[in-house]
Amino acid sequence: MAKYDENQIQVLEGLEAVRKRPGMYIGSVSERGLHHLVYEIVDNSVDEALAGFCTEINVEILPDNIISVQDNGRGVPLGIHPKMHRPAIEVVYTVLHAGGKFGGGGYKVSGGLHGVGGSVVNALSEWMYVEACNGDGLYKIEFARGKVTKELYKIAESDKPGTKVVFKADSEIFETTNYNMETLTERLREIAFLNKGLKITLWDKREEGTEQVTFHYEGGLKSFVEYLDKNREPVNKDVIWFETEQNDVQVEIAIQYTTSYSENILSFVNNINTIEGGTHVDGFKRGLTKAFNDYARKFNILKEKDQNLQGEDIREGITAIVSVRVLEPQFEGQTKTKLGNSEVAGIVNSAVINKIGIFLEENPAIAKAILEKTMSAARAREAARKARELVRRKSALESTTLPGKLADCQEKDASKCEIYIVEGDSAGGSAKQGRDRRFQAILPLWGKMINVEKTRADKIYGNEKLNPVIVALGAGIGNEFNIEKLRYHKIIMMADADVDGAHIRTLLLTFFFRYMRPLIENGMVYAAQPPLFKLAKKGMEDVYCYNEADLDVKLKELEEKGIARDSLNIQRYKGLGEMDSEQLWETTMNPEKRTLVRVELEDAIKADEIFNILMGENVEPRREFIEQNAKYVSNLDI
Ligand code: 28F
Repeated sequence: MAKYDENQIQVLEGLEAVRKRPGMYIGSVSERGLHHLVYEIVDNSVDEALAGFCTEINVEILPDNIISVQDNGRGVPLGIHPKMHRPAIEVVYTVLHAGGKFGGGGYKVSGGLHGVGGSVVNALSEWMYVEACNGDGLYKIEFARGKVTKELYKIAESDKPGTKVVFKADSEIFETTNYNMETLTERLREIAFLNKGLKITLWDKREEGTEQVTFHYEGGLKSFVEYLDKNREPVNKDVIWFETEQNDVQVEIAIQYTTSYSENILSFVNNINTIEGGTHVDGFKRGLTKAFNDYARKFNILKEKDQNLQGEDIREGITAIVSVRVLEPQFEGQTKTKLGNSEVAGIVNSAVINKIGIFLEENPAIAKAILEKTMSAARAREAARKARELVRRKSALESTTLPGKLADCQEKDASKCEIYIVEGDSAGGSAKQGRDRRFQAILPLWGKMINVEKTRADKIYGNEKLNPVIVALGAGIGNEFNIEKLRYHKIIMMADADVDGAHIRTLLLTFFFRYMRPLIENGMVYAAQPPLFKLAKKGMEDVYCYNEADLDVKLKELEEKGIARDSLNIQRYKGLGEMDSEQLWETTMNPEKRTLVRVELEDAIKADEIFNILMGENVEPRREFIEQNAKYVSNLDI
């Protein structure tokens, strides 16, 4: 760098801080954190689109997992930054809290780390370069681990404004630098839905025969709802859509009702997926309930003496997306994905009452269809309440008996207890023998559980397949779920690594997602990882492998110790039942040795979507899904 003043020192300290504690800036250095690097750069282009200057973003995964992102915005400014006395392009990509999103500068709201994205990605990359054109000449600046290695220089004549960033994530920082095409596809599709008209292309150029996807939705959230409901039967033929702005808060909402029983509400703040909801969702729900009750009373569908329709009945079968843009969002919650700004609730609430009220009055037939569904949901809930009362009274009479199949643990402090939900009686038997009964409980599930997608809450209680799970966990379901009453703080699904096992995991995950969501939000649900292979040889300790890659690694290690592959007996496990209780304990249940995969909320949302395809009403999408995924069906692991 030319001159070394307090600004340069601040830059170096900033980058040092990022490399020391990357998790503070991008959440983690796992695969998830790696993908955040791409989202931070893309968000810079999206901000340029929000400002009205960028219409296309091209993302490429190049060989050796190098990422290239290009936009056709105005180009990062090349002029000298007034305060930093360096080219703005260098400032935007080296100074934390740089860019127009903080303090002065052109942008109003930003989706990413509020403008620190570029410099964080730079600090966490082995190398990165940025090319920009403001309309007169194409310039380039190069970096390594955040520090300038080649000052800004002209590389070509050009009159096409725009910015291109190419970087290689630092393998010293990240657990993996291998990008997952589907992960990027999901998020870029979501961004395209959230920014109507923006065209986003993603190319995977790591292998020959590259794969390219393009997302471009003029319909924005309308297209998003149609995409989410592509496997459901709509009740209202057109998606209900509106957008408003009040006090610098922009609100865009799309709603569709379907014949499904689930409630499917996605919410976003400045393009960030607020998985934990927040004031925008609360305002939406309150407004929706008021709008429907006002309409039902006004047109005498609800009689004077009738009590109000309940929110959960009105939301049965709803798919809705609530997207707001807020200047200074306050994020709360465990994963900082809950909106805290109180003023937003009122703004969304009044917008919904107003706009839905008008829609219902202008579309009486649709209003009637939705209300009929709501009323039948109310009756079903009433029936469920009575069924619950009955079950409670019955079990109260027989004292709260735990399910016969449950082998409980001795420990009474739930935070130290874990319950294995095991598929089938044989595996259940070995698990009961192999476990550590002080803190491990076993609940075998016999055969296939019911398909919760086709069943309304009223049948969940009575069902003999799910009831043992509900009673064993002890915390109730749905609105009555009370995490304080939970009897185990680790719920571990242990099923075979085959399609049946994946089916049971999907059923359980969807059940937890629909009726015990706090379990997943608090990271209490896990999938056990039984071994796939056992390598045996006389005089040698058994070696276990957990997937194909692990098998290769272990075989190579044994090779190095002079144990040839063909001298080994390689057994592929088809099911848990093939292991005796000692092996099951050693490989899958012993906390010192086992691997558990914690279920993240995103996995559950994915399971919910897959579940809806696999178990929903329509056969066609199921066939399509299985055909598409047949090639991976061995690890159709949720
Ligand atoms: C592939 C990544 O980073 N695109 C970007 C711009 C455009 C401007 C900008 C960026 C405002 C003053 C700080 C241009 N002209 N893609 C990108 N495109 N940053 S990043 O300005 C940065 C801030 O300096 C831009 C007029 N206003 C803003």
